[in-house]
Amino acid sequence: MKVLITGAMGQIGSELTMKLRERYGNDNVVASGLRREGSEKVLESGPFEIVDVTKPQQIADAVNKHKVDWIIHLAAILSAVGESNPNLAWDVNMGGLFNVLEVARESKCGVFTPSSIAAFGPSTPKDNTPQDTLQRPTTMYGVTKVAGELLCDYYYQKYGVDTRGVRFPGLISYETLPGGGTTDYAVEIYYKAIEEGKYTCPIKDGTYMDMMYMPDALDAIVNLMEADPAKLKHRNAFNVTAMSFQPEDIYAAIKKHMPDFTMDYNVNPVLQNIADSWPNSLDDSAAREEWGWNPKYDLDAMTKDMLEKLKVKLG
Ligand code: NAD
Ligand code: AKB
Repeated sequence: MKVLITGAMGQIGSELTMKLRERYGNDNVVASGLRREGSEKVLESGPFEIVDVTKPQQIADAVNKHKVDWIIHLAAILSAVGESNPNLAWDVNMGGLFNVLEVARESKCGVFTPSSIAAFGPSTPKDNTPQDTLQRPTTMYGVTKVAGELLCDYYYQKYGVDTRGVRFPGLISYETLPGGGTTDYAVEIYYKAIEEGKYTCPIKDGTYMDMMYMPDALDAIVNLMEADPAKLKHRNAFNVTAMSFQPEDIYAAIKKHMPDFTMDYNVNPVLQNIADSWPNSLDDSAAREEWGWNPKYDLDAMTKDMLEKLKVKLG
């Protein structure tokens, strides 16, 4: 199995690259990004190529040079940055995905690419959001995510490209900071708890969003990529979730370990507007039934591990 990862220096890619190198061998996992900078571990442990996904020839050159079987396409502009620069979000998210799918069609590779809870909108049922439901998002990021799901299904149905994806919720991790999303507060709060003992939350209490700890997210990618295609009724993209919480819940979970920790609010209207348009909680039963999705971390288990790991990292 030879894999090319686009956007490999981001929050997911920097950890996924290392996990896949352990699983498939260092030389079989090619990391790529806009520049040769970021995680030292990624740069030192295996091949790296400069690939700007808006430039189709750079994707094709990397795929042909390394005889790639699967492209894991992670390069993207996330929700908050996307709202401040919608043109860039469209160019990178739609143009990049189209280029990746075209190269995959020509070179006969599979494509895994994540969608997001952002693919839903205010008219979607908010609680226990079904796998197949209304998707009318109100952010440019969300628009590109729904269109991306449809485009991936199109390439599967029309050209037989093996496309697969999940709708990730907010991902929480300690290795690489998130790239400018609405759920970033749920990472930042752990850093601030350790660095300053206090946190000012940009999201209103009472705002529920789905979340997941990075080890579960990496398992989701590997398990779906390796799933028996005959069992997949859906492809792009599966609802997956591990927990749903509001700011007060994550604050209380941290406070169990750090009794002096305090939190106040300074709500960011742009982020709040996006968060209000997303589901409170997803129904991920299709992923459980079709490829055995089963997350390991809830809020308390994640909080314990995040605080332990960050205390070591931040000294
Ligand atoms: P990230 O922002 O951390 O990383 C994205 C990477 O893409 C960055 O390293 C950036 O430099 C790179 N990039 C930007 N423009 C590029 C271009 N033109 N060519 C090549 N690289 C480019 O994002 P992430 O959190 O790792 O997300 C990866 C994927 O997962 C995205 O599709 C995102 O929408 C999706 N997702 C992430 C989350 C989350 O909470 N992290 C949740 C849902 C879905
Ligand atoms: C964001 O907040 O933009 C991402 C996501 C949920 O897609 N974390």
